[in-house]
Amino acid sequence: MKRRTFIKISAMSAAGIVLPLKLEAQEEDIPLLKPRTLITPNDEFYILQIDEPAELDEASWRLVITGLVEKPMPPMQLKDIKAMEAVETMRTLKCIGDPIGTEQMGNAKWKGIRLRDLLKKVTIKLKAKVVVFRCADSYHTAIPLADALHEDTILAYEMNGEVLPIDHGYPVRLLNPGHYGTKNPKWIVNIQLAEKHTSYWEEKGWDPIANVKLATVIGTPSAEEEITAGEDYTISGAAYDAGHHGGIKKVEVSVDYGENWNEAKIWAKDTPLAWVLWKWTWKVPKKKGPVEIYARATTNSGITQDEMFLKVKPVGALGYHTVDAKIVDP
Ligand SMILES: Nc1nc2c(c(=O)[nH]1)N[C@H]1C(S)=C(S)[C@@H](COP(=O)(O)O)O[C@H]1N2
Ligand SMILES: [Mo]
Repeated sequence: MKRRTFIKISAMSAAGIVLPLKLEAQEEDIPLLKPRTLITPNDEFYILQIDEPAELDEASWRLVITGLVEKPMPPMQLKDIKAMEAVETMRTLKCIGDPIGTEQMGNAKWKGIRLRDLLKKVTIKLKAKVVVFRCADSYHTAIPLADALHEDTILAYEMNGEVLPIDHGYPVRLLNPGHYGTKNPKWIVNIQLAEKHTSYWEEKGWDPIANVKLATVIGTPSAEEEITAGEDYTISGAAYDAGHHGGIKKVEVSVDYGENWNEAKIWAKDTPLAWVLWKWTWKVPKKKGPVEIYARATTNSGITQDEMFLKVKPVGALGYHTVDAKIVDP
């Protein structure tokens, strides 16, 4: 099943040199795999927040920039933001509190503006070191000013071609490249320049930096799944480095406790700010019994995940995702 045609654009120069392939509109849907599409549909995207979603309406919502600014900006309406230069980007979001292999991770195509274009409208005082986002649900989080000025830091108002859903932060949310969900605030109402700030989750002991850790997640099989002896079975999942190591180069799977590794096929990808999806077809042995499946990624910078395990709090989990399944009679 294909939702959209798979278009490959290869550019050929006059000299006949093939430039790197650019994969576009890469939206295969392979229902037996998990994730089954590169882009997570909005209604399947994980939702995580400290309280009920804030329900804001366009007529009364305003965005203000306060704090260490020389020249304040008049409150902005959504239409003012939409009138600014728009950018579109694919981005994976992952929760810092996500133990390895759970499903608090999703990938979407977002549309919005560069935060720095908005910050250009005020003159930031030299003392300012952080940008604090205050949200309508009372959540608040700060990011370093340098990160706020990064060209990939986006205030998004659309998700997968739809108006940003209430659950995901309507009318605007931040997309902060390389950082866990905690640094991607929703329902923003106030942006404040400050010298320092202790954010909601940092008051509870979580990492203020919140850089995403390299991770490979096995989607199929699920825990305790029964796999038929003597048949082919496709093991699949996602891997993500959030751009910290140049993107994912290769994913490998082991069905013998890490003794041998089999290279998976990366069947869908975008930029390193999006996850890659991978699959590997296993010729399941005829012998019944338990099996433990491991997966690991190697990045373009040459790092291969190792077994080292780090519990989730405070900086996000590190280690292999392993799945216990069983081989059963046909
Ligand atoms: N306003 C607000 N923004 C928030 C949160 C929140 O509680 N309130 N939770 C954060 C956390 S912990 C995560 S993982 C992401 C989840 O984004 P999603 O619900 O769109 O998947 O939102 C982040 N932004
Ligand atoms: Mo999160």
